[in-house]
Amino acid sequence: MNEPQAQTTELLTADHCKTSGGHLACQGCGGALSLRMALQVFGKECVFVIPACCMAVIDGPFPVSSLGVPLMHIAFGATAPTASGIRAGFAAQGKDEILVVGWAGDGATFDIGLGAVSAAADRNDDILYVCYDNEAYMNTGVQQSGATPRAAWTSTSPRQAPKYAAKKDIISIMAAHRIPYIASVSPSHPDDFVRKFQLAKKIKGFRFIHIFSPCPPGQRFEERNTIKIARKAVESRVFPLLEIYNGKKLTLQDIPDPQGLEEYIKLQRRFDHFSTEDRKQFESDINTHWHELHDWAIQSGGLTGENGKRNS
Ligand SMILES: Cc1ncc(C[n+]2csc(CCOP(=O)(O)OP(=O)(O)O)c2C)c(N)n1
Ligand SMILES: [Mg+2]
Repeated sequence: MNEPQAQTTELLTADHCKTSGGHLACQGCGGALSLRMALQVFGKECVFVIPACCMAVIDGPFPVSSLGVPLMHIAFGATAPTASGIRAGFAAQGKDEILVVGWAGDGATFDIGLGAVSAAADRNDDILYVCYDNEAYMNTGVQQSGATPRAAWTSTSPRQAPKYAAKKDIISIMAAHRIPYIASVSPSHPDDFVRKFQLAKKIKGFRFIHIFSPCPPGQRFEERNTIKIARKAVESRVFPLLEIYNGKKLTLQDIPDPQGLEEYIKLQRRFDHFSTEDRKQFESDINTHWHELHDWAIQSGGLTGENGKRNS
């Protein structure tokens, strides 16, 4: 593993936004780790909106919130309009420098709040919307969401009744809104993560960041494997690292020689029941998505990096 860039190390060990009273995440929570990293990029001048999800538990109840910045808990599907309203309130007061962040799970984003996310994107509201994606409704007992991969185990898609469709392509859905900035990040690639959050903080208009967020209890793996799984997801093309500007130019971190898919599957018991056919279909879903992005990146002159290791 390469050493992280000095700037990332400095930023992630800085004093500001250290969690005050600890947080309530499960061990190995990729979402909590990502939240901490993002908070350190944002600094104190930001307001969070968090809907019903694991993070609404993790951040801790008032008055001992672990975020260290103002935070509003909101109903499941209402993250984007609430963030838009807060931003409009600040704008009316001339407080343009305050960043308003919606931080929601995949259930809230891919499914239940999708219409509201779409409307805010359509208005190009000046907010940063972040979806931490653990590929199911984890907080309520691991129910299938639009982000769940085809045939993966959840409590509502057991082996006997597998999920029919591939993971919903949220990146393309958001790209179709032609918003100024979209990025995908993984906590296994902190330099890339920090750079994209820094950029998203500066850009005006609707920005969308998609975080790959491993979940030990829900995806059924050992806590110590969170970063390993996140890294394998990138290196095997399961989770492409990309940026899209104005719905047009796509930059993709290239993975010419994908590796680790077998181990990625093996490490997570949600895939234990996979038949040869399931395994093939899973790989085919990943490749279909990858090649669509890859073609687009080539067309828009945005193929970068090599084999997902550049930002280790
Ligand atoms: C309208 C509505 N439906 C259902 C719920 C129950 N609920 C609360 S959190 C949650 C799961 C959230 O899933 P996701 O957004 O993926 O976040 P995660 O829990 O995985 O972090 C559900 C179903 C609710 N609070 N409101
Ligand atoms: Mg989820």
